[in-house]
Amino acid sequence: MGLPDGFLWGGALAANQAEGAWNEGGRGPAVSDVSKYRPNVDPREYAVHHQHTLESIAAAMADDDIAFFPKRRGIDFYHRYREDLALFAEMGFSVLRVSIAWSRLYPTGEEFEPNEEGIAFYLDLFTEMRRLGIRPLVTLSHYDPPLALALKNNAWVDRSTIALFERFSRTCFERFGHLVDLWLSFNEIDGIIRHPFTSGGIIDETVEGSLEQACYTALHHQFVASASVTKMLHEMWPESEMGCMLTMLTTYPNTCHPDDVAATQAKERLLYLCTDVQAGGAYPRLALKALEAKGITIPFAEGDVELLREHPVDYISFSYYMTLTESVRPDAERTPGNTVLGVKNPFLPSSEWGWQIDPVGLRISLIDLYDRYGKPLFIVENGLGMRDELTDDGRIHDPYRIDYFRSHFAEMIRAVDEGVELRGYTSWAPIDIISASSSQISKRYGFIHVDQDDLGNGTGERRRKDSFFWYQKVIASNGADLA
Ligand code: BGP
Repeated sequence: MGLPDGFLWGGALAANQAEGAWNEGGRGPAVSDVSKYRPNVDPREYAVHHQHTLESIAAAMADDDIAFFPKRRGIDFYHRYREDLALFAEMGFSVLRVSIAWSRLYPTGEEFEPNEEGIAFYLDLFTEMRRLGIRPLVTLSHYDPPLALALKNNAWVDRSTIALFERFSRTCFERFGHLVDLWLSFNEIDGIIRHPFTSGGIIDETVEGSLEQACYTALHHQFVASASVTKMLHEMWPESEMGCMLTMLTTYPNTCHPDDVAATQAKERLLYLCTDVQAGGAYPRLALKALEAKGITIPFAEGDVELLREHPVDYISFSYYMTLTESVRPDAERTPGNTVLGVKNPFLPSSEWGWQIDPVGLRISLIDLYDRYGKPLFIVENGLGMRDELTDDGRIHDPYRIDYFRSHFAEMIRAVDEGVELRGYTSWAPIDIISASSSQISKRYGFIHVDQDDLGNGTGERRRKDSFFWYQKVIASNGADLA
């Protein structure tokens, strides 16, 4: 029993939350560069992504006071990646998930030739990873479409973006395919419905007609693009694998009242729509009927149905942080989760940001996904954002983080013992990083502390937390020693 030999252990990062160097090395602006840090905001505010306007984008781009734009600086991974990779190797990582910033290779998304400085950065990053025995797992799109495409035509709402993404992906496969054999097309592809700007480059005030229709149109274009680059990858690198990724927002009925159960079933159907399409190869009839009932039509073009059917992904990945409950009662108390507001579960504790901690929910999620698709799974995000305190002797004691991971690993291993085929696990994030929803670094996830505050003050010095040594031991024992 326990995890198989060759199980991949590591951590996950995203370019827009780690690299920094937002206007260096030829990189063009991405939608993430206008995310502004808003201090002293109620955490539940962060759960619902605020949309941008042409005015707020123009103001942000005119503002070079980087203090309030944390994603522009990240944790300076662009310059410090060798040091960070050495720390990951010290923990024993066999895999590291990173993303490629589209606008570092194609600054506006429309160039015909890539920016060679961007290519050089990623070539050295992946080469160094391989030198350290760390296998890259690379996300092509992780919340950072080029801002120019958003301003031009709302990016993914326009079908022409598919061809631009194919050009970007082909470059990645040509230039990095000899170093990278695990790929992931879109981070949390379902998220575009909840945060259209972050995922799809959609500026809602410029959308004609219904925003929800625009989101499903953009999502369809991402499905087509994902299938197209899966086909491309298999033609160029037959041994390499493409995965899809879901935000696994596992939801329980708030009560056993049949109405709550039915409402939960309806919610999960729309969540599974994305993996049904990318792993199953088609839109399920019931999902299409549910969308039709909301007045939403999918803009199928000639050949889309065949492309989706003939090029499903090789594995299914997902992020897992917390679970939610669903209730039909309008007065049900709602609590923030990962970019969503769900109804509070009275049996679960919550983080300071309101995310409800549920290790058993990870086992439930693994069993559900494997039962539904029968494809290999990969946990590509899981972790706990918490405030960490530095002791006088410069240590960080984070028993709460060790408890979080210990309880989640125990349930993950139980799911594998029940027969789930799990390829690997990358924690979010192995090093303190800029939060996607709040732009805070004070919501710390790492086994490694970064000396930097929410406004960018600090030396950037990296420090090993107590959890660093605990995770190192877990990896060395392949999950057998969780003490
Ligand atoms: C997921 C994103 C990650 C990461 C994570 C943690 O939705 O894919 O990029 O941000 O959420 O959430 P946050 O950073 O908002 O605390």
